[in-house]
Amino acid sequence: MDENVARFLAQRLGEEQYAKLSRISSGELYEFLARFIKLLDPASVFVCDDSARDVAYIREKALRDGEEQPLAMEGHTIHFDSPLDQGRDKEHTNILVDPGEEMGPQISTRDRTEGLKDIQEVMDGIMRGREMLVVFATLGPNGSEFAIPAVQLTDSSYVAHSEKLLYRPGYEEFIRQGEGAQFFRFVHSEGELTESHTSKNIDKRRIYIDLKDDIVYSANTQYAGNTVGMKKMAMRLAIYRGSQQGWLCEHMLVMGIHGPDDRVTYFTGAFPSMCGKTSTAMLEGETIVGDDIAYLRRIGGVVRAVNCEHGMFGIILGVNSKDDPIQWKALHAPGHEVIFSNVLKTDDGDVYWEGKDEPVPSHGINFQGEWTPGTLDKNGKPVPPSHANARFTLGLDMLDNLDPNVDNPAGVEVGAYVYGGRDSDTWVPVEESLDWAHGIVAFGASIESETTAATLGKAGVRQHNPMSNLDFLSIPLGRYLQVNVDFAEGVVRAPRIFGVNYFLKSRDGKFLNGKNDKKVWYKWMELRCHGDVDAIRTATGWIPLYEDLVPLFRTVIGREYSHEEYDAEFSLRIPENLSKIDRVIESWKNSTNDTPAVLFTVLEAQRERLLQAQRAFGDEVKPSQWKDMA
Ligand code: SPV
Ligand code: MN
Repeated sequence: MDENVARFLAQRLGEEQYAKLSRISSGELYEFLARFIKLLDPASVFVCDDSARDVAYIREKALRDGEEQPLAMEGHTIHFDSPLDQGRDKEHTNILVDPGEEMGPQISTRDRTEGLKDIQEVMDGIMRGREMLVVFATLGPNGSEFAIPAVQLTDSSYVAHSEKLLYRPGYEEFIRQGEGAQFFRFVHSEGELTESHTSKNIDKRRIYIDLKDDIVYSANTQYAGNTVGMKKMAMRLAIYRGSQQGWLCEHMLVMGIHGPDDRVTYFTGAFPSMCGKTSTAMLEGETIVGDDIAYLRRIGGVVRAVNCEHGMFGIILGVNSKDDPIQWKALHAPGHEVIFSNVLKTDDGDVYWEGKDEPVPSHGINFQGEWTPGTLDKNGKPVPPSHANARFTLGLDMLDNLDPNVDNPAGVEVGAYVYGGRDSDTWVPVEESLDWAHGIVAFGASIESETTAATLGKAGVRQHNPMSNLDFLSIPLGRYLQVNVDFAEGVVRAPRIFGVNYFLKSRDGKFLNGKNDKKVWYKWMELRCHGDVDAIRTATGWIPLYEDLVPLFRTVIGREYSHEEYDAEFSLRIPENLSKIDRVIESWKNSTNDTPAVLFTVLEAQRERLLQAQRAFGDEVKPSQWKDMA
């Protein structure tokens, strides 16, 4: 250890904080800290260990600083982000690249030297007069081969508090790993604040990802998707590291689907924001491992997964007591910590969000300020009581449906991948891929979805989002697809791959499925994983038999499922599927120049099958007609 660095830190941290740091023996950590204390120049530094006392310090500081306000219910707080800071800022999120390093047009990059210079300027002295918080976390279960230690420097007590709720404690893990720790580093400053404690200099918002140094910089923003390093920032570092070490970081939920005779089959699922990912992870009767980010490794001939997080930063829009009983209970449990963000704070210290099954309050405070029904913004548009991307932050331990394997250091064996988007007219509600590569390409690499309020910009535009991971890629898109296709190599029991669509509409624009129907689809997929049910081979995949769905509808959601419904939902729409192939191929051609050949092979073969079916049966093929093709 460099003596000068140690002396500098001892002096800047003071005795008590330095004592905590000095239990960790990582020269790299000391150098990292010293370098950024010099640059950011905080008035003081707080090193947060894993103790309840230090966690309480962070929480109380958030209240003291005004970054969070207490609510009437014990343990509950509310945080607001600037009206201009309500989602991930894709435009100002850049991967830093060296000259000649190509990421392709889909990944927003910046020259590394330029970016580092820019961030040095933006961050120079940015913490002057403020306290720097040092938070340690472990991504993945402690003591597991999946686990990656991570450290966050931030001047936002809200960010630090969120991390304490969302991640496993990492201080002891840093001590355990010592000099060997290959840790991720996050440097964040919310910058100057407005009177309402929100980031003021949004025009200087920057998020730079430096893969070579395992550092992510984030400045002049508070929205968690831009600031909580262990979340979407760490994804970029993990995708890059995983691609070099032969494992994957996917934008996937992980859950246990409960089959017959106490059998549990673990599923991972990738869905773009606001496409039912959380509601899937929270399906009644099943168990949750994670709702957002999974690490996947090939171990002993199978694919195993962990949730690298331990909490939920969930969309609150529409959460209600009837459809989401577990979330509802977690959000109403006195004494348990919840941070609400960008919902309406009512005059009696409660919260209201759109879709909460309570009358709309007549007055409150939201992300825009004072709110009453009919409040208009500067452009004369009605201000909703809560933002569409308003969220809740809580620890997974609060959930009644937590899977017992959530902290299993070996992870869970993945029986199936599920890919879904927001698609009104093309995919059937559920189907299984013809094989591994077909599943990765025709489902994962072909996900399309309407844009949502989780990112800044216009909502409602159909966007291609391979594996729902496009926003988080740190390797070229083509290579990312290849890595996913190759992942089954050497695996003896590969996960089955399914495509789902919760948003299919009839020709006259009505949703064909109720919110609960997906419960049936998952039970069917679970049976498929074990070869317990047959399926019909169509041009796009294997679809369920009507006879298998009827008893599932009856036992799982207690309703009769008619043949008319089945035909309407599972008839294959040929022109729509052909157009989708055109769009997806076009998008891949425009997205990257390293598209692996397998993408074209798989989709062209699918096109041929669709055309053949169209010649035989016309534009729409009923499930029963496929039998005639076999
Ligand atoms: C998502 O948008 O995919 C989220 C929320 O999970 S954020 O943290 O903003 O990425
Ligand atoms: Mn996400």
